[in-house]
Amino acid sequence: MGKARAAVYKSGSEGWLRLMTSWLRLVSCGSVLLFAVACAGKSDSTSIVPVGRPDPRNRFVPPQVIDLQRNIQEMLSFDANHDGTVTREELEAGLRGQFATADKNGDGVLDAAETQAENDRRWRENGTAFSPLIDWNQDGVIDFAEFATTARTLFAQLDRDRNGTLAGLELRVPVVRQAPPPPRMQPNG
Ligand SMILES: [Ca+2]
Ligand SMILES: [Ca+2]
Ligand SMILES: [Ca+2]
Repeated sequence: MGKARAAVYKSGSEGWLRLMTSWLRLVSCGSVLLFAVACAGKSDSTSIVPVGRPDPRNRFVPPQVIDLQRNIQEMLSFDANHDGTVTREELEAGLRGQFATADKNGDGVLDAAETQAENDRRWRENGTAFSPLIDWNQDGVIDFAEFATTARTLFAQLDRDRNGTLAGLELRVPVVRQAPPPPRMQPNG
């Protein structure tokens, strides 16, 4: 059994949950694209709901779209020079900074207490959508590779042309087009 595979087995249910979440994210991204493409062909009678803004009519926004929006916002938080694109260098530099902040004693890894503190911070910031740190190789600490894996995976998923930069449509949240509600039946006197 390979090292990586062994780590997955040893990590137990939490590891499987993580894997499932990754796959679901992939599937979600694909679904959103299909959804956006399918909706793009609809007639002008459809209306557009900007995703993420409060919708006074309480219309349905697919959870995949909300996930995608959250992922894009997370990536945009690494746009250090505020040019609207995110390079892999910006991602790595941002992650290095975050890791250094979490590594209170500066020994290059996150021990149990530092990991707990970082997970608590993520929970406070993102609630149920937070991504917990996982000690994939079960060596008792979180190294930088383990710390960065979720964000790196997300970057790779969004970088559809694989040029090492997130830009343009890769950072565009699809709009949800929905048909107007059917006219109400008039009471007969
Ligand atoms: Ca940038
Ligand atoms: Ca440390
Ligand atoms: Ca580890």
